[in-house]
Amino acid sequence: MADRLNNVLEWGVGRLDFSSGAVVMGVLNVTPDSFSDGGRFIDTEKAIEHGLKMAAEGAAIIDVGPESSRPGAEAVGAREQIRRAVPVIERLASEAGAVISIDTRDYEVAAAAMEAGAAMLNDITALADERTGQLAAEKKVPVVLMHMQGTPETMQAEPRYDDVVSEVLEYLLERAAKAERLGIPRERIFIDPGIGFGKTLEHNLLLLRNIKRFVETGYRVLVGTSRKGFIGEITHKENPADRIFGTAATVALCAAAGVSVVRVHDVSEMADVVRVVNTVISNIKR
Ligand code: HH2
Repeated sequence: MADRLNNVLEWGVGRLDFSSGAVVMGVLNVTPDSFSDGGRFIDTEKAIEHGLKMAAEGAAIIDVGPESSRPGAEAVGAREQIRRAVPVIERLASEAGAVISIDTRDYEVAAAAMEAGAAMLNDITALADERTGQLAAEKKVPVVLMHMQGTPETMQAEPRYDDVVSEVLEYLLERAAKAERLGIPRERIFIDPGIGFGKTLEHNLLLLRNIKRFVETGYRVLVGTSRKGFIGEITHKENPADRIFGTAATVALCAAAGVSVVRVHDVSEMADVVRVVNTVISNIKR
């Protein structure tokens, strides 16, 4: 199974090389209210500059997010998301030399982003709108299917599971099977346990502790822990910008466990973490 994952994924408009191990996805939130970088990149030129910087620092993917999904965030209309994201995607798609992904739960936004040059769909609702799955199948692009309990507006109210790992796994396998039925091949499906999306500290820890079980499904795995609240809880860091070392620990654990993509804000630092982990692992294999 490891061999199947340790390869190159190529599609019409993109290419990702997993032969050395995990790759880095850089977060580019073009929002006024994201929990960590809200407001910093709402200006189109600043967003493009930051996207180019992350690509130069080693991000294989730039994930453009026009709507915050932090706990309590309100939904943003498709028109506004398109206005925020499309000019940024157009420039980055032609200049960054990285795969551009669109982080949205709206079909209209996904479609407009694809037109603008996005080559990957990151859907925190795991294709709740079937048209997004059909779009990914038709355009032959990879999709990220994420687990979330509830919606961003309500998800942290009182998350509950009997067995969080089995329930999240079961959900993702069911959504992945659905994606395959819509015509998306296994190799273009990434599953993501959705760290912080309707999860307590203990739920997040159980998911990370058992991340290998996700890798063992044979689907590629993406994990987004970057600067999230649970890291602040463990390290007593209120400010998300002070959670970089805490994030590094989770990125190292994920890369060592065979996760394919780590979604992070601090690309330069996490690219180093991933590079070291990948080198150690590949040296052991030799
Ligand atoms: N986390 C966030 C947003 N999108 N997508 C995937 N696939 N996995 C994640 O863990 C994930 C995600 C939340 O982080 P961020 O984008 O930094 O914040 P905000 O949602 O406030 O914009």
